[in-house]
Amino acid sequence: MPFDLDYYLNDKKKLIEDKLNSLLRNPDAPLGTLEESIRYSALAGGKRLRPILAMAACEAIGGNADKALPLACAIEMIHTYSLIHDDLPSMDDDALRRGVPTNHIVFGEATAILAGDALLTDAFHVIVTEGAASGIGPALLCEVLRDISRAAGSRGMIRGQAIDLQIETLAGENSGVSLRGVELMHSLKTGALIQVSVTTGAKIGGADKSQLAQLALYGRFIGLVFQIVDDVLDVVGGSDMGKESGNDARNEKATYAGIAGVEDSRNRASELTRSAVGALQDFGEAAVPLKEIALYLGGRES
Ligand code: GRG
Repeated sequence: MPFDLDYYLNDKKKLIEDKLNSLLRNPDAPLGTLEESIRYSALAGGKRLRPILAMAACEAIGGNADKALPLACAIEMIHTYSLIHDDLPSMDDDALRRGVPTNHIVFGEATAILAGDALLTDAFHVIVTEGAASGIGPALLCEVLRDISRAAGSRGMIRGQAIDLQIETLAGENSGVSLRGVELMHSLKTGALIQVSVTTGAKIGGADKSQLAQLALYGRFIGLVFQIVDDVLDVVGGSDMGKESGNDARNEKATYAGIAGVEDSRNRASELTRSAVGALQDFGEAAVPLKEIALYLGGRES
């Protein structure tokens, strides 16, 4: 039977959302504003790309994706925190996210900051408690804790965000920023968490060194594809972006599309998509979902 990507994505999305729903319920406290605010953003939809990648990478190695589910959800919690904080008035000052008003618009800035802080911190609690409960041994748990905290922190996502802010302050609208500079910023700001989603899933699936190296490359390529396509969509407007388009230009962001233009950006995204698919060549049928996800990311319109 031919592989049905929509079916695959929806099936995984349901598992992830059910698990997130139970992870984000605090049985010891009634539903207060903080919990409401956390659940508002974390359960507001979204593509669930990062957790799906973690599960698909686990399957590509022949592992059971259920074992990767708790850590996949923890990564989605980190991603959701980054969105809440990125939307704050002192950052991107966005009013719309995942098709609904941003967290601070609904709950106020102080609660939105706390919701983000809680999601980030609780993610590590989930990794340790739920990871152990799903049968991941202590050595591997320590290893993925190291990987994920590095990808999310000042050597990964936060560093990318800091570079982005610096570029804005120093250079203004796209002037004086090289494509290499933008790629470096993207590879940290968005790419690091996407890449670690893939490698975490692969490690839980039991990847050997060479499999891990190939999948790390795959993760790196699709991380860039994702961001370049996102930049293009911000210029041309996606059909259902769930956020305002044209934001990057308004906020004088240095973007791939802003520097290279839409056409060259699309070409670069296609080239990187081919490289991502190439990195999967030794994995056979088990990596079909990863391959189809790469092709989807390269051609997505929202
Ligand atoms: C911690 C303040 C702070 C920032 C970290 C990653 C990041 C930097 C901020 C996230 C905001 C952002 C717009 C990043 C660019 C990448 C991007 C388009 C993220 C949105 O990810 P999707 O499209 O979102 O996967 P969904 O809603 O589908 O999960």
